[in-house]
Amino acid sequence: MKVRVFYHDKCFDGACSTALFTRFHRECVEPKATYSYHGLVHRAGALFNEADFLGDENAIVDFKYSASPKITWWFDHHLSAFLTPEDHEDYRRGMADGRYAMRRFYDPTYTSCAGFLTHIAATRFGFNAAPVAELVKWADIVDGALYESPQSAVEMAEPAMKLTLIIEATADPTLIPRMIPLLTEEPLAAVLKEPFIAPLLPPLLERHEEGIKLIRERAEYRDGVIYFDITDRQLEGYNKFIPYFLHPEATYNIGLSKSSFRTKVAVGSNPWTKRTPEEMVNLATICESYGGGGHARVGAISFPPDRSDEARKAAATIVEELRAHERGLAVPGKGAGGAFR
Ligand SMILES: [Mn+2]
Repeated sequence: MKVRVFYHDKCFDGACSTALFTRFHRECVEPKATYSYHGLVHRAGALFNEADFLGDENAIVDFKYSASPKITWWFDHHLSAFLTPEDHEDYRRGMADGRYAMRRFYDPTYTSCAGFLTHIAATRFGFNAAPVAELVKWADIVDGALYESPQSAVEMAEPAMKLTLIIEATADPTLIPRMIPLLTEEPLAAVLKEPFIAPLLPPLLERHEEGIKLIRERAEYRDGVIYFDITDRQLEGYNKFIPYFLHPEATYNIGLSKSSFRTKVAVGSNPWTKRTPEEMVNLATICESYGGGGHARVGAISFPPDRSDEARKAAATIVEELRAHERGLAVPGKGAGGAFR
């Protein structure tokens, strides 16, 4: 039996989910199956090419729903799992009439798809999850950004975080498919030492260090808000926890950066803040008023690359708005009534 697994590409949880699916399928469904791995990315327009669903069985993990009857297995945990209402309706109908029972699984309350898939495999198919506990733990931490401190999010001490750095940065389409079979068979520290993986790390750690240095130079911290502008430098995909690592007392961070296709205003809040939810500003609302979007705690606005001035103006306005809001609040942890400064 040939099994094709389609997964969220350049994502630690996507790679872990694929490895876990393989181990589960081999142990609980078909011991003689062979597996091939195909990464998928979010983009405008069609996400799938139906002609690729060529396996005797085809699985999608940690990625959007496909109503194709050629899909045998589906596991996902994203809130936005269904691209269209028709897809959602197909899923509901298939679950109601039993066609998709024990084959298509969805639960957006799970932190990682790896954790969800392992839970289903163990409780519904008798999969032994004990040997993969380390992998599931790290998929939860990385996908849910559940780091205990800004230090642990930025120091990159753990093998899982180093592998994430490699997975997110790779431009080699064969790398993750070669890494996947190892993830459930070796400790993550051993995967990192593989000869085809180990040499990729030092240049990425160096770039990460440069990111810390650059943001340290540029960050202006005042009244609970960090602001930095790195539009004159090519630094794509900097670690988003760096600003809070440098200024742990900050509540918000606004970062202006530029790539070939956009100037981006990133508007975030400190995941380790001592502020109560009631004291926080809804960042999605702010970003939406400039044509951007996001969640309550983190959002972004994209401008065309030739409209950096507009982006800078928007960023400055947001920074002032958030600083004024912070000045109006009590110092966190010092009780109500105390002036911020
Ligand atoms: Mn995921």
